[in-house]
Amino acid sequence: MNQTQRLNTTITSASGSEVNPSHSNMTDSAKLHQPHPPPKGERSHAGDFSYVGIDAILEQMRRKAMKQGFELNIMVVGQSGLGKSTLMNTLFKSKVSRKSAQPNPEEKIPQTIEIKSISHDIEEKGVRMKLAVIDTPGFGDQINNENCWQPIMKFINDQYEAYLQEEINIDRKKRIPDSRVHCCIYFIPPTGHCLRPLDVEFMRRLSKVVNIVPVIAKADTLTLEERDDFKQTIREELRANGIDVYPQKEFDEDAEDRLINDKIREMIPFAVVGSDQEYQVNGKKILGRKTKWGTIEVENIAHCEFAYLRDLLIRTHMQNIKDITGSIHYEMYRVRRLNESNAGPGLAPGQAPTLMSADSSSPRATTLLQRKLQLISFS
Ligand SMILES: Nc1nc2c(ncn2[C@@H]2O[C@H](COP(=O)(O)OP(=O)(O)O)[C@@H](O)[C@H]2O)c(=O)[nH]1
Ligand SMILES: [Mg+2]
Repeated sequence: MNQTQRLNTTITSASGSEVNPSHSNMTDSAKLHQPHPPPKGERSHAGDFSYVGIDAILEQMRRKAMKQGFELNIMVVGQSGLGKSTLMNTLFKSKVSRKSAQPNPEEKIPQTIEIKSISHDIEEKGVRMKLAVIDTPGFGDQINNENCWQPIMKFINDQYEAYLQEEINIDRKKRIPDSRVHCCIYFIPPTGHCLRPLDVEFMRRLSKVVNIVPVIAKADTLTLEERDDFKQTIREELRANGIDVYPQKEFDEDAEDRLINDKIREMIPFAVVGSDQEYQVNGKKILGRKTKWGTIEVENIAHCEFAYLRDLLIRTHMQNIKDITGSIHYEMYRVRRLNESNAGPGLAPGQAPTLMSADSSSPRATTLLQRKLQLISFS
């Protein structure tokens, strides 16, 4: 585990439910008089001259993280009608955001005709989070679906490019706006048979540039047995095709990580059901799908695996998903892109056209990039 990762892991736990409300409610004057309050339950170190106070960094980081808030950009991909928009509505309406400000409960993600990002601000226990959902129009809706992964790949690379351009700016912003796709949820139709060539092609290509989390859409249309068999088949097919979905085995940091992630890998793809309708069941309000036979509760793990997906994205792996985006996927893009620039302006555009955004593919922009890089390496 390198240092940055170690630091980031700590921020994750700070964003979790163990937020100590006594600090967030502290008045400014109280904060001034208590620069390093001992964490709850710990003894004060006054008079203990051997105590350096390194552990207080956690509190400093927690405060900084609380101030900055958290951002997560999730993309949803799959054929029209598989329930992408509904599932994202479910995510916003589920327990993640139930207590948060919902300006209009009837507000829905509209029918998607172009790649579109919608963001929601969520606040829980004083921790702010900006959750952006990038909804894509029906992927694979055409008769000929060859290369239909390209616009999505381009969108992802364009976000990396925008980040790179900000990063290499001489007077760059203190905090670079991050529109990079941290995670792509891929919706597999609930056929119960096997992956289609289109699914394999998409995940094979995209898993190299973004974290892919595959899900079986509309899992309520499968029996429990069919669901388990289908999950198993998909896992085998992913393995056979060398598709490494999130959480990737090679990025496990230690034995503890491996243990947790192995459990997730055994469950993937999550069989999900989405709904933005609330029903009353046993006196409790639940999100569900009402059928003639009963109500499917989307957040009930006995009914479907939506809760596992939500927990992975938000509660347990959010920081790791972002770390892998930054340190693996974006880094690969950055290195490739800068290598191209170093190889000379004439070479770059022809070599990897998909990596280029419109304005940076011109020789002028590339020279500019080189010059900026030289400046950075000298500073
Ligand atoms: N049976 C079932 N229907 C669903 C589920 N999720 C969404 N739907 C329905 O499928 C239709 C298409 O959903 P939508 O979210 O617009 O799909 P999108 O085109 O992928 O965004 C709507 O009528 C939804 O109510 C699900 O999990 N199970
Ligand atoms: Mg939609």
